[in-house]
Amino acid sequence: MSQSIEYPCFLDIQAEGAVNVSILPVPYDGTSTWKKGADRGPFALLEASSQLELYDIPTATEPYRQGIETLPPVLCHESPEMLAQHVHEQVTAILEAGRLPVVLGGDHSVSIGAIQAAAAAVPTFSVLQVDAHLDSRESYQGSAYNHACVMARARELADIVQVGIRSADAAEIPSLDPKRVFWAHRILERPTSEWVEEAVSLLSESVWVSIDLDGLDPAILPATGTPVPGGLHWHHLQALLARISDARRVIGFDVVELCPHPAHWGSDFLAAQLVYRFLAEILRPRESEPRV
Ligand SMILES: [Mn+2]
Repeated sequence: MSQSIEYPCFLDIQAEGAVNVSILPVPYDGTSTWKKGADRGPFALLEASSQLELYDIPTATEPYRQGIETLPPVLCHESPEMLAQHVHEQVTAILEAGRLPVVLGGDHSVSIGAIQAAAAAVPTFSVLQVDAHLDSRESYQGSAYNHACVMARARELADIVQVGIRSADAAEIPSLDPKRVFWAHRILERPTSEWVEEAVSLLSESVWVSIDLDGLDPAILPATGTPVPGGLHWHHLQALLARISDARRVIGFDVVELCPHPAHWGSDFLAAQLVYRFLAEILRPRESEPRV
């Protein structure tokens, strides 16, 4: 993505007045291993967001009124280590401004710098990962900051909970905590409220949420670089995000691995809708009317 391309704003809205949310596009695809194109993810998501309707039905709110700004993209074509440093700096600035950071990838390696920034700002926190993959390799293809290593880096800084997992390497299994992994095939056979409650109960008061879109089933989100069948449904994810927002303090989140394809523009829209819905859950006044 060249520097001359002007990025759209989330919702096509320029923030005026108070800003509570900063969207940070990170069009980086330095480490993905199969289908390339996640660097085009942020642009596609932002472009699709202009088609969202602004009233959020489940919370009966209009989250855009809280002030959402879209920052210039982090443009880095260097190593994932350098990328992490750039993202770290940007997310730190957002947190210091008292705003909620929303990082748009890019491949999953973009989350590492964001989680490091969260760790520097909040002494004790958890990382909730939604993903098809464990992403827990200590190193991959010569880098400890590869997308396949995100959760190995995260667990050095925070407790982690992994949801939707259905793809792994044998080398990852000994290091995982089985109580903190919610395998997709188990989720699908359990009542949603039950596993959601269990997952949320394992989280600290403050939580960074890292959403790899391939955690969702490829039937509803085909445009991702490494799709794996048997994933979460839209309402599984909504139930989880709503409960986390009610029971914990979300300090920021990332949405990664949208790999746009011309035949699957619905994936771009889903990703935009996901960002807006999660913001609605985080920002809704807690004393407001019960949800619809
Ligand atoms: Mn993944």
